Amino acid sequence: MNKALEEAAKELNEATSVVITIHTQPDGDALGSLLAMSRYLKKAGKRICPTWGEEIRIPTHYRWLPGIDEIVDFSRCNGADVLITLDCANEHRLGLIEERLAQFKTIINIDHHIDNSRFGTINVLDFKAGATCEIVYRLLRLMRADIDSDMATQLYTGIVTDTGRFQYQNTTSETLRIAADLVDLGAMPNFIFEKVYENVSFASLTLLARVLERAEFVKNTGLFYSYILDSDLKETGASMADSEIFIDYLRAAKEAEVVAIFKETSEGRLRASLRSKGTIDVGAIARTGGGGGHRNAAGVTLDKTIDEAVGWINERINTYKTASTTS
Ligand SMILES: [Mn+2]
Repeated sequence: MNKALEEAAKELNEATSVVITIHTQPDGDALGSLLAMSRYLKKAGKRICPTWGEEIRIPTHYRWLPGIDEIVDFSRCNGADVLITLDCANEHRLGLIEERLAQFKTIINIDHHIDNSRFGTINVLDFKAGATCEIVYRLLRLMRADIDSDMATQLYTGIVTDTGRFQYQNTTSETLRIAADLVDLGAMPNFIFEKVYENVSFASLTLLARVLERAEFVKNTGLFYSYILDSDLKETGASMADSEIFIDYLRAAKEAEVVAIFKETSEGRLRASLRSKGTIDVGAIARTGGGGGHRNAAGVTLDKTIDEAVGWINERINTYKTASTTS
């Protein structure tokens, strides 16, 4: 990866204009890496366009991030020397920008998803990184960036959210070392924690109550799941973005091996968020349905009813369990 990191640094040094983008439905890691990269390039005198490939709607618990107001709609980005994609496993995760890839001569693909399709002209991939923000941190260090407290805050936010507050299996000693550096550079852990995790609306707690009440446990597969209907949003006044952290509450169940939340989209499809607490690779399960993700955290969109989707996942957990006991 170090060679790719150096190539990326060289391209960025030479570039005068850069479009910076992330996956659609962005999470803390995507937003943190987008904002830190953008801030650095802007300070370095580049013309930048921070964006992503769908209507820009910032999840409530990230609206406080420094620089968040500078994100613009992709239609407002003019041509650029370089496109940087962050935390994006494949072209499809780019939304509208997927069809426009050909207009960029250089595409720097910076990511930590194990199934990354290497769609960049330069692929800066580290599957051991707990967050894309860790890789961005290393790139900024290599470029001798002056990492200010805003950039430290943006990067720390990405790391703390993608590692489940430094508790998931992707948390390494390197993750903690980078986080410690970021604290030295001005990131404030308690401030960020309160903004991200203790900043929920009453409406979203009402929605959480429904999710917990509906939760079901499937004993023979260890699947613990719940769901959110489109009508729940209207009835509680919460938004789907508010529900991003609900899965952490289900994870707390000691019996659970795999945790799932099914979210009905406005188009009537089901978006499943999956988490694994043990050996089951939910990234592999998601990929069999056209989704993607990591071993312990993944997502897939299914054209199924909730019952069908539960059956679909149970079947795959069983296949996975059988395969690992016979091999
Ligand atoms: Mn990530």
